[in-house]
Amino acid sequence: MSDDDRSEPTKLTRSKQRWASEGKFLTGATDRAEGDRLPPGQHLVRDWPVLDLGQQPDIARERWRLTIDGMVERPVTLDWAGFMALPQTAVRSDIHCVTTWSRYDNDWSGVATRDLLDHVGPVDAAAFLTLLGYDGYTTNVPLADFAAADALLVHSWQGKPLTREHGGPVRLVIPHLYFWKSAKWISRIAFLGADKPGFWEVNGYHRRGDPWAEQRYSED
Ligand SMILES: Nc1nc2c(c(=O)[nH]1)N[C@H]1C(S)=C(S)[C@@H](COP(=O)(O)O)O[C@H]1N2
Ligand SMILES: [Mo]
Repeated sequence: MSDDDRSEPTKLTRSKQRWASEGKFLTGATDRAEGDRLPPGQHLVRDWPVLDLGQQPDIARERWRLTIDGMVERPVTLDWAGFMALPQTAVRSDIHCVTTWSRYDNDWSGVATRDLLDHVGPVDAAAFLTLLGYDGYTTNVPLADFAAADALLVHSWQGKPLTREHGGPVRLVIPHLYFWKSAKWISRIAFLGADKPGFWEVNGYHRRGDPWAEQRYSED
């Protein structure tokens, strides 16, 4: 590495500067007033309900792999060590489930989706993602929502490893969308040029799922 290289911003810093200057990915999370914290039609719960397709795959950390492919410059399959070697981030956020419960102040830790994006380099034409779980679940999200500053691939909740019932070893958390977008037991992230409805979206759920706009069901 030359002195010139060292004095340059890191690749991550560069892409953050690029995102900021282009206003790219800024349509996702927004700052909200405290009075606007609970989305319309939601009620607060203290426990954390479990919802899935009735099958909770048992994936040990040693066996877990995450494949990231499609419209990216550097497709990759990460194992546990590779995932944990990425920058680690902690975020406190709220959960909003389309079945009307919300749960405040969840302390997550894992890898920020922005750091993952920097690792794989989406091509310019990439605009949507399909997220897949080890249980066969699929869901779709716009790249701009996936890239929200508080979206994480999490391995821990309240300081403890994420349990199997909640999607451990690793699940996605996108706090500003309904929780069905947050794939549990995540196994693959595919970058696409066009939107492709996932499991619930094919069954009538909204393509985007913004809780503050009550995007519960699709209109078409
Ligand atoms: N792999 C996978 N991810 C999933 C689901 C699923 O069935 N399989 N269900 C979704 C739905 S509908 C909800 S509400 C949340 C529930 O997460 P929880 O069980 O941790 O509360 O996970 C989402 N992610
Ligand atoms: Mo759900």
